[in-house]
Amino acid sequence: MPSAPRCVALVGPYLSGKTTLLEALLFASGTTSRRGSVREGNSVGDHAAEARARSMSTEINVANASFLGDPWTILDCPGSVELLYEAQQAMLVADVVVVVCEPEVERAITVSALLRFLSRHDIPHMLYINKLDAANARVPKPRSPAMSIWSASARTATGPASPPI
Ligand SMILES: Nc1nc2c(ncn2[C@@H]2O[C@H](COP(=O)(O)OP(=O)(O)OP(=O)(O)O)[C@@H](O)[C@H]2O)c(=O)[nH]1
Ligand SMILES: [Mg+2]
Repeated sequence: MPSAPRCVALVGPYLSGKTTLLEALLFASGTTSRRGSVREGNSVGDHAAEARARSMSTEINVANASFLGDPWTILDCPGSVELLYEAQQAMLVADVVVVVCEPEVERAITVSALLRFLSRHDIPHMLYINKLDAANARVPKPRSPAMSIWSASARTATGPASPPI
């Protein structure tokens, strides 16, 4: 009997790369045959006219994919603070939440409110450190300032892990 789809929500600060990650997940799972780009305006997500015009997500992008035989529903949430309530609704129904963040310590604080919300509601979640292709980007070390900010917000020890891809 087929299982009910699992639900993953992609949340994170404005422009951290959630819709780009959605595009990568759809391509990697074989759901799409080509990987579109937000910058070029040909991504699966953000296809609404307003999203295209503003180059930002203006509503939740919903997509379905199958991975290792399991059906998944992916909720790619807007990062704009004006649309925070959309991300909160998605987090409350998700089986797991991926917090898409950036490695710079100045940006670490921007995920604190999301991490506190996830801890308060006991929602399983992980941080996905994006934009590591930038020239000076490094995965923050354990007990680095960025990791300390995330650990304090999540109220649990936070450390890096590299899953095999
Ligand atoms: N260099 C680099 N740029 C990225 C990466 N991921 C996303 N971007 C760029 O970051 C910008 C924002 O990407 P989006 O995927 O729209 O970000 P988002 O988090 O969905 O944005 P909102 O939903 O509006 O909060 C775009 O110009 C992307 O091309 C990455 O891994 N590396
Ligand atoms: Mg987006």
